Amino acid sequence: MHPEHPRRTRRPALLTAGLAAVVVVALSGCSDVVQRGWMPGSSDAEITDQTARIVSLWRGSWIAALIVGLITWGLILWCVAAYRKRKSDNVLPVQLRYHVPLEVMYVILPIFMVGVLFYYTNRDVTAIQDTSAEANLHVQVIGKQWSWDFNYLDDDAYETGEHAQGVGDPGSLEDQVTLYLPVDERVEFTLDSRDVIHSFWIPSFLYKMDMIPGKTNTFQVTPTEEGTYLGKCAELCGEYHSSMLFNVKVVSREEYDEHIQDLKDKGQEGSLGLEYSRLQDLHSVTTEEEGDN
Ligand SMILES: [Cu+2]
Repeated sequence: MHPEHPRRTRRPALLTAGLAAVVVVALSGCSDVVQRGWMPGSSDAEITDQTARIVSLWRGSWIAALIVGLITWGLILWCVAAYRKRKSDNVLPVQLRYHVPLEVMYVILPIFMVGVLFYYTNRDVTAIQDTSAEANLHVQVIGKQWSWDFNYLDDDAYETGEHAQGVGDPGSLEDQVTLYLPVDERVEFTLDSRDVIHSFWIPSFLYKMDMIPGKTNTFQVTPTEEGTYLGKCAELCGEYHSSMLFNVKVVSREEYDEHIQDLKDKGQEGSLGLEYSRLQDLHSVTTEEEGDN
């Protein structure tokens, strides 16, 4: 004897509405940190002109994923409860059934969900990667195992970092090279690498971009909040990758100009090219040694 069909009820619709309400209430009661989706940075101010957009995309994607997740988990639990084995069941239920509308639904619905996520991601990534605006400042960043060089192209000065290579030295931040940026000015970064693939990442800016040998990547951003931020390499690039760190100081225009003057006073005028490759040095050392033998 087959079990009777369970009574058709409005339970799934009610369940969905209830779960959505829980998500909304939970989020509205949350602190700023939670509303920012635990993203790095500050909840008092936007650190760049792009952080609000990125947080909004991140938060929207999580809410969408949670709603889909809750509906899915809810339906699974509902099926387990509604179609559980009853005492009077002593034969297997029908094992194969076709329900064309249901099958059409579960093809169309995921396509729709991916479409929505794609639309918003594409909209925001296009805006973030737009480099058509005129930048106030051009900075070339060069990644190298395991530090950074910054060429301030408009100001004809450079900063060069040196990696602390002591064994077991995790690399202390105070010793790291510092990138200065004037606040509220649009900076265009050009990213290059001398050796292997690195990734230029300032977590508080909520953005990173790969630095690929032989290929120059570009992006623009306007830091909008003065402060000191951490920067790091986000692409595993060898033994000391984890200590390939730098500081970022977003300062007033005056402070920035002072820093550029300091660099020039130290003799760091001009810019460092891609020719100073550690790999080339290693190569020439090896060749010399071979020549000695
Ligand atoms: Cu690296």
